[in-house]
Amino acid sequence: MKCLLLVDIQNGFCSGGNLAVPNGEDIVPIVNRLIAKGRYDLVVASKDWHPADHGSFASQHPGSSPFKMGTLNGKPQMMWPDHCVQGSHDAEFHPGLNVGGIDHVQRKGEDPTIDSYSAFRDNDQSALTGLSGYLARAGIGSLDICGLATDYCVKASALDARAMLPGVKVRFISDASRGIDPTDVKAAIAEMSAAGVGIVTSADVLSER
Ligand code: VGL
Ligand code: ZN
Repeated sequence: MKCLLLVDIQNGFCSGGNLAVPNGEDIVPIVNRLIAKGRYDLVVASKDWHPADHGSFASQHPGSSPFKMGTLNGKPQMMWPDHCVQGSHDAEFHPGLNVGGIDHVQRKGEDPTIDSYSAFRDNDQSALTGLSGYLARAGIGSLDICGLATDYCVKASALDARAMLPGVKVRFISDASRGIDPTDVKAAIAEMSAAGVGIVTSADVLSER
């Protein structure tokens, strides 16, 4: 049972979005090729889904500004522009994404008091989204991961997949992902690799069987 996890391919992380990742939308045609024709048995997509007063937003912290480090509940937290607010255009999937190929959507980041980069659990690793149970019940043997942004939500999801889905082969599809900061992307790939995540390209995946 092969599963593909698409992380946060939302307007907010594409050009024109509130937290645009450089060239984020370039992954959309690549992702559409990956989900075409039943290459995967199961395709899951996460959505960053914040309430308007989410504590990761700089707007909630007087004197702060986006992309500065701040604190949330006493812990270091990057301050973000308001993004992916529940029900907004920013939170919708990119219009070019073949949403008909998605079997299950996992929302995350709904608790205003903590951020949730990973599709599996909040950043303090306490509250689960339910995705690990869903995938375990589905009986997946492999999980390929791609999306936005490599240095935040994709990395966190891949590391949690390794930690929370024992026995599942996890891979990161590099060209079907984009990151915020090039130096952080390099470090993220090294960290994923060290944690046992395979690093592949869409060409590798498309050439399989
Ligand atoms: C993300 C920062 C804040 C992501 C989400 O999807 O990588 N990054 N919220
Ligand atoms: Zn977010």
